[in-house]
Amino acid sequence: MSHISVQASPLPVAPEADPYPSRVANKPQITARQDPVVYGKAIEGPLDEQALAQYEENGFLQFDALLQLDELESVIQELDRLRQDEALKATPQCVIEPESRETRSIFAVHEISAIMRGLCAHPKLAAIAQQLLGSEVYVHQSRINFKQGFHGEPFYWHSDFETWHVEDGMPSMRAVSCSIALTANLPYNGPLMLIPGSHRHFVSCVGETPEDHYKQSLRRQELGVPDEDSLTQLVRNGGVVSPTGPVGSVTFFECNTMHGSNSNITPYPRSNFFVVYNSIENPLVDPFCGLPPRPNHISERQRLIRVKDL
Ligand code: 6CS
Ligand code: FE
Repeated sequence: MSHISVQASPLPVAPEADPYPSRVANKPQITARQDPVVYGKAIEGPLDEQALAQYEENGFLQFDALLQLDELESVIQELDRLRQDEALKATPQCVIEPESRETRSIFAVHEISAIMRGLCAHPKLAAIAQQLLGSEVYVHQSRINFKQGFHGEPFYWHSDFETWHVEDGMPSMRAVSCSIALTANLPYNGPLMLIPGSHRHFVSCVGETPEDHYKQSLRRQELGVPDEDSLTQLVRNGGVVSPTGPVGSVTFFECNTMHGSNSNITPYPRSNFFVVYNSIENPLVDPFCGLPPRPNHISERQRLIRVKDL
């Protein structure tokens, strides 16, 4: 007697077991953050009390020239090599812009490039991440967002943590993104926009996560994004800041800081390398949406290599 196996649709994690429920209710909600922002102390790294207080308050720190142009020359050559690698373009690590055949992002760059791996382990970056997260760290995700001239499409407002919690199973807000400018980030070529203070609130989203959502969301995220009323409230409270700077400027932003960026209709690419440091004490668990985990090149769950061992 043949039987039809009914694939029961996976259930999201029970509400009482999920501190940050999202995409389970039919209306959005803003709740308070339940995790510390700064886990380390001023004596434990390069950031002084004032810098730590600024990060606690705003949810990001901007460094205009943390890295020097001469130490990034090989990285910029690598950026051009990777962008022009047609074979790489055909791999799942490469995300193509929704409207053109241009490369939008390349993920897990630290796994295919020794030069980019070395940048993830840069002592200045690692020391700041370890201090902010109060522990050793590993790379949860690395990517180049090319935001090419004329063809760089927007990244709509979102909290990275909302996606990493729901779709990757990141338990707590104990991760930080580090965005390194590899071309000039100008006021008009689609620089990062951040909402100061937004990291202290969790904005739940409406709409069930579809299977393989990343195949759409990494091109144009339309689900797992905050509603306009919640965004209006966050902006009313904190405004919008758009850090710009030359090659080598670096922005550290907390995993739950609301951010986005506009399209780039100028001739000047806004190509940044993003490395996401997660605390070694915050390893991924099963995704809270109940679906299978996203591929390892988007969120590391197999080999948690401390950055000092990269
Ligand atoms: O889903 C993610 O992991 C990616 N999506 C966005 C819009 N930002 C973080 C990350 O690159
Ligand atoms: Fe993001």
